[in-house]
Amino acid sequence: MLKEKMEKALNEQINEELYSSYLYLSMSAHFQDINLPGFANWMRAQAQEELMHAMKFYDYIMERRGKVLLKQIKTPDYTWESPLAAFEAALKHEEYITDRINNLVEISIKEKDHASHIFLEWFVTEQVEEEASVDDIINRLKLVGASKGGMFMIDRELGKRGFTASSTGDE
Ligand code: OFO
Repeated sequence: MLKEKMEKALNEQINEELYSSYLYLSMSAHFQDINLPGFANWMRAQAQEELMHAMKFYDYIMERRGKVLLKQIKTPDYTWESPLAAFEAALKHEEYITDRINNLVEISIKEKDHASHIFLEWFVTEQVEEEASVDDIINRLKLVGASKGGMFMIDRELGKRGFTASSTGDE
């Protein structure tokens, strides 16, 4: 059985993950609007991945016989001044999520909830990957600057990203 404090914090994280999905879906729509289909594809896959993160928390709360409480999801931004600005916003958001995950780990330690601690380890590793992959795209965008050819190449590259449940750690 989950302790109240842990259950509340895990429920809040479902909302954060759903907001992450919303934010990236909004970025995907924006990229589609400005004719960058590869960027749109990357963000759409990211939105799906965030939905899987939310469901991992959802399933875990259920498994521990806790109560899932879904709250209102806030409205994300819908436009960014450049692809670089969007990815910088994504990195800032991921850094915020990393802090949240670390905070959840802290609670699990304080509450002596070893099962939750082990469950959260997957997210600790995932955040390292998430920040690194967004940072990599930021660096590539900085490298090409205003070059249309460079932007086209990155767009083509990001268009290759697919989404599979296994990319989230689920088989
Ligand atoms: Fe982007 O990792 Fe979940 O939120």
